[in-house]
Order: sequence, then structure tokens, then C-alpha cells
Amino acid sequence: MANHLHDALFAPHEGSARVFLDLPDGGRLDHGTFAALAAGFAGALTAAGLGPGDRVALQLDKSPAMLALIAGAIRAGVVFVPLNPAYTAAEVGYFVADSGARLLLCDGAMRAALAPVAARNGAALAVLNADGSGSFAEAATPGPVAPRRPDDLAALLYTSGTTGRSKGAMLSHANLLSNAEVLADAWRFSDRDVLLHALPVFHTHGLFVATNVALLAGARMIFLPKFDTGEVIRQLPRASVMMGVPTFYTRLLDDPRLTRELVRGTRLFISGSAPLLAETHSRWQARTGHRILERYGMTETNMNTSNPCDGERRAGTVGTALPGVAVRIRDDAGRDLPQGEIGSIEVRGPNVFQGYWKMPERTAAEFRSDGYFITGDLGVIDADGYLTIVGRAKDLIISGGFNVYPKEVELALDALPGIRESAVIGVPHPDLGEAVVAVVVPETGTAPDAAAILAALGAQLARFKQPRHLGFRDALPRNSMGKVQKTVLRDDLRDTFAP
Ligand code: MCA
Ligand code: AMP
Repeated sequence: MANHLHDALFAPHEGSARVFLDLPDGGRLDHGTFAALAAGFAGALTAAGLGPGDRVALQLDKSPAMLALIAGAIRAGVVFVPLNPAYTAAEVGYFVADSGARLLLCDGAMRAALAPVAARNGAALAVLNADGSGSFAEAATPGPVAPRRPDDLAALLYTSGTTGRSKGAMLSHANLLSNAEVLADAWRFSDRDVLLHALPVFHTHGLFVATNVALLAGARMIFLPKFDTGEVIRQLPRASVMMGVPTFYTRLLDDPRLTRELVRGTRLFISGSAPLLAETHSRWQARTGHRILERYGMTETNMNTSNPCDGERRAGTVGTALPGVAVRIRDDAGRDLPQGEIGSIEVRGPNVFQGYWKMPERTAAEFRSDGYFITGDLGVIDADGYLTIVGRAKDLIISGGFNVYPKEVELALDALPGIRESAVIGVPHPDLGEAVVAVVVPETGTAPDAAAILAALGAQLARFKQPRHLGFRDALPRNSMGKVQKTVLRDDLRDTFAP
């Protein structure tokens, strides 16, 4: 029997001498060597006792080895659970426990902090460093290709929720492959493409949008460990495509070295994960001559809509539904709204996930009976089918492309001594798009200490979730129903980071 993803993404490259990864130190990895490395990691996972359907959690820095490990997991049928290296041990503990991972892989620097986490959850712990060294090494004998059906699980990707508890989105082989095929075609990817890859690889954007599309097309990637403006400017003349979050584009625009000449050979710039301001779109066009192609997706759905490669790219919109994906706009009562009216965005298609891991009730609450997934985003579709996202029904902050659910930060704040209650909001930020701000009401008679509060949060929450600004008030603004009026706070604090 076949292995749906492996057969499409990796098998065609076995033995190929074509370059897959260009590394910043001048090193290169060809497709064939990458496939062999993945086969070795599949063997190591099998030797560690993991079989099809078992989970492996990875909190690893971005590296070719990490990518090959994921490819090896797909080959061995092992479900991979990628985690942000910025997560604290406490956060990782939740993911390991919830996913029931049998193996946790980390960088050497995190080993001591994660040893108790692994032990508590009955998971084995092994080290895989970015340079490929560590206690988890590829096996000498290639691991077998495990048969996997299209609906079998490939990955669990955790996404925070409005309740403050993260949910594992179950993504199948067919979810990932169908979307990669649609995107590679829509964006005209070929084996002549060189994709500048400066995104993290523990999220949909860097993994399934960038890497899977490149693999499917047999394209090459300039694989940078992270986004660094100077390095990206150095590499851009060699790239045919760049994918990024809006912060990439605003940081590049702030650099005078970004010129029309620099990107003369680039054919496509793609943005997603957070709203791209129409102003950024027009500044980019004025400076480089290129119109950024904006697209829209979610962890749960991969990509839903995209502006066209060949047709009109409309600034401020996320384009039209991708082939095979249905997008509709509904009101609160679940009735279809006429074209041009704002409502809840719902999507259906082969890209839409199978549900939240071990959360059947949450899953049921977010799907309609006819299979549409309720995204929690608000939008409007124009006469030509272009979707504009106008807001979010869910309480979510997107900071530099990373999602922060206020509830999670509020729960952590409220649990600290001396805090009666808190409200966490996102406010405009020139670099990150939105930044996290907390408004805290101290217990009566306590003298609030912002530094101590932030230090306490630091032990629990990844840096990107921590407030960039902390304000104190005697009370939170509430409406007549007693609900905290976050819009009032957002209005009050909207100029906190004004340039
Ligand atoms: C880093 N920091 C952040 C962020 N990133 N704080 C808030 N928001 C962030 N996004 C912290 C660092 O820990 C550091 O803390 C301080 O901010 C300054 O870091 P800096 O060096 O400026 O940051 P950076 O390393 O340059 O990172 C900024 C970045 C990065 C390049 C925008 O966050 C990034 O690559 N974002 C992309 C996220 C992404 O791929 N999202 C896709 C999700 P300290 O000051 O304490 O040292 S997938 C998705 O959303 C869907 C499905 C979709 O549609 O794609
Ligand atoms: P996540 O699944 O956590 O990565 O975040 C998905 C959310 O990011 C979506 O539900 C949207 O709210 C937001 N998002 C992704 N792409 C865009 C975009 N191009 N414009 C506006 N919001 C976006």
C-alpha cells in the first residue's frame, strides 16, 4: 500500500543530485541526500519503538536535520508534533501530555529543563542539535515506508484557543498534500524556482505552505535559520520567490538597500499569516515594482484563498477561494449572507482538518452539520469573489505572525499573587502589526510591581506571548452585562507604540 505524502513529496527525489537546500554558510544539500537522511531518521524512529500513528514531539531549532526528521516521521507513519523553540518547559509539558507523545526531541541546550517533563509523561527524551549531532542519530539502515492512507494523520499542530487551552489540530496526509498541490499550481511553482525560506518551521506557513510546495515542485530553497534583514537582502538576488509574514515586508521596506534592482530576478512575493496593510502593499510596489500576492489560511485549514499569480492582485484582500475550497459568509444565526455583506467566514474542502485531538465537543462546536468549518474570522466577498478579512469574532492577537490568545495570558496573570483581574489586548505596533498589552487590576492594598509580574510570566509563557506593555487600573471597563469592554481598552491604548 502507498504512503500518500511520502510518495508525492519525497519518493520522486530519491537518488536525485539536484540541490534542495542552499545554506547560509555556502553548504548545500541535494534532494537525494535529504531523502536518504529522512530514510535514516525513519529507521531511528522505528528503532526507538515508534510505529504508525504514534506521536513524536519536536522542539528543535530550524535546521536541515529537523526537516529531514519530519520527512522521516512521514515515511515511518509517525505523527509529528512540531513545537516553537520559544516555548517554556511548562508549555512543552502540556503538549507532550496532551498529544501522548512517546518521544520528545530537543536541542541539547533544553535537555536538562525538559528531562522532568518527559519523565512525568512517560516519554523518552533525545537530543537532535541543529548541526545534526546529538543522541538521536539517523539509523544506518533506511526505515521502512509505512503504508498510510489519505485520511491517516500526518501531524498534530497545536493552536491556542479562546478558552486558554491549546488544541491539537489533526492534519491528515490528504489535507497536506491536496493543499500543496493546489498552491504549487496556483503559484506556478516549478523545479526552476528558488524559494527564499526565512520562516520558522514549526508552523503551517514555513512547513506546509513553503516547504511542501517546494518539495512537490522539486524546487530549491535558500534555507535561512531565521529572518534577518541583512541576510535576506544578501540572498534576495538569487531567489525567484519569497514567502513571509507582513513584518518581513515592513522590515525590508525600512532598509534602503531594498531596491528595484535587488529584486529584478524575483518573480513572486507572497504574504500571509497576518493582515498585510494596503499601505505596505503600495509602498512595496512603488519601491520594487512587484505587487505582493496575499493569501489566507489557518492551522486548521491550511490555505483557503489566494490572490492570483497571473490576474489582478487586490491590495487589502486575500483573493478568491482556491480550487476545491468553498468559502461562504454567514450571519450569527448561521444563515447565508448576500454577496457584499460582512459575516462569519466558513470554509469546506479537502484542506480542512479532521478535528481537534481528543476534543470531540470543541470539534463539533466549530463545524456546521454540512461540513463547513467556522473560522472565527469576519469577512466580506465582493462581486468578483475576492475576500476581505475585516476582523475576528475570536479574541486573538497576531504579533509578527505568531498567534497569542489573550485568555491564556490573562489566566497566567490572574494566577499571580496581588492581581485581582486582568485584560489582555492587541494594539497596533509598527514592527509586529499588533503587540500584546496587559491591563492589570491589583488587589486592594497591594503595590503593583510590573517587573516582578513580567518576570513571573517569563517562567510560564513564551516570550512572544508576554506583554510588551503593562498598565494598571483600579477597575476594568465593563458593559451593563458585566463583560469587559476590550474595545474601550484598545481605543485608550492604541497609541502605546505609535512611532
Ligand atoms: C520574536 N519575538 C517576538 C516575536 N518574535 N515577540 C512578539 N512577537 C513575535 N512574533 C521576541 C523575541 O523573543 C525577542 O525577545 C524580541 O521579540 C525581539 O526579537 P527580534 O529579534 O526582533 O525578533 P525576530 O527573531 O527577528 O522575530 C520576529 C519575526 C518572527 C521575524 C517577525 O517572529 C517570525 O519569523 N515570525 C513569523 C511567524 C510565522 O511564521 N507565523 C506563521 C504561523 P527579547 O527582546 O526578550 O530577546 S502559520 C499561520 O499563521 C497561518 C496558518 C498562515 O496563514 O500562515
Ligand atoms: P493560525 O492558525 O494560528 O496560524 O492563525 C490563523 C489566523 O491568522 C486566521 O484565522 C486569521 O485570523 C489570520 N490570518 C492568516 N492569514 C491572514 C491574512 N492574509 N490576513 C488576515 N489575517 C490572516
